[in-house]
Amino acid sequence: MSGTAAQRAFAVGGGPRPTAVVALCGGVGGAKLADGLARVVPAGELSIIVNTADDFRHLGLWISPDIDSVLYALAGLADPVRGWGRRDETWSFMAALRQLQAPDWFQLGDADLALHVERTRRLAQGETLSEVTAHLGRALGIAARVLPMSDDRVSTRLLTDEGWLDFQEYFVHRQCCPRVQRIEFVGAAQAHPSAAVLAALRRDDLRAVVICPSNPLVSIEPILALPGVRVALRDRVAPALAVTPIIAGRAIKGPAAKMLGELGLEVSGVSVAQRYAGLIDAFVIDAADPPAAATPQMVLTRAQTLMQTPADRERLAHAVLAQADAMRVGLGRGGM
Ligand code: FO1
Repeated sequence: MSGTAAQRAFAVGGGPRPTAVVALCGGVGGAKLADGLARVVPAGELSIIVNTADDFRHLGLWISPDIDSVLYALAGLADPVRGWGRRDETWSFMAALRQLQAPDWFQLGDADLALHVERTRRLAQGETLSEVTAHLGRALGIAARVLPMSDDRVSTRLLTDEGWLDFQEYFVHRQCCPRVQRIEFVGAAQAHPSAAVLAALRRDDLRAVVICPSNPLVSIEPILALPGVRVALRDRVAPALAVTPIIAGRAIKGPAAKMLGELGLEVSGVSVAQRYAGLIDAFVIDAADPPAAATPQMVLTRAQTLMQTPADRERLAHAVLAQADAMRVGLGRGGM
């Protein structure tokens, strides 16, 4: 399939009833919509492709922060204030670590620690990250498939005014303070998307592909950088939509706005939409944003994108899927 739904109608009838939904996401912000989708998509029909380029080894443990955020969000265990880690967490491990004058810049809560220890143990036994994540999802009672983007190692690093920094060094240790000049996904060109990732995008019963409101630069683009993912996205049989992580020129959470600005890009939803040009059919900007110029490559649509409650997540998931369904039957209803 070529072109976008702005120019084409998706086929109705003929194939299997479209039920499968694929989401692409990073951590905190994206995980909220992934959770909304999990609430409205029938059990087993949702596949969530998660960025793993933030992953790193810390204190001997393998940490996969975005996978953790998605697992905790879908299991109802996420801390509602921090967004990362578990709710009702205790911090004895960190206190003991400090007493030993060990590195304490990356916070690992006592209950959260169990996840990293078990992931590291299984990886050391030879399981792939996909297998480990599938196990963790089952153990936490999650019906959706949480799919690491790859079982190969990909690492985001950033060229800043303080030199090259690994992602967590920049994000957590330096609290996103250095100015970003360039972003690289080391290993992406040699890495393979997991078989499950490609299979999910190639399903012939696909209802929609949803790019969650994650940071485009460091959460979604590592996934898109994997060989074969852009082609699979372009060849999909269902509409693809992305939801803005920027509302009124500000990131809902995290450094997306700061990074866009430092890279000389406009800080707006539409600027994010342009990064996905050719890959999506519609882009959802926030209902409160000022009118935006129409873009030739995609439909611009509006919804309430701020997700403060579980009901907000569900409402946005319904809105996104309704837009996808409308596009599939050739009723694309964009227009600002
Ligand atoms: N983010 C922080 O800002 N500070 C932390 O100490 C921190 C610890 C942490 C531990 C486990 C985990 O799964 C995530 C954690 N995060 C922390 C979040 C995470 O590093 C970032 O939000 C993502 O990498 C960006 O998506």
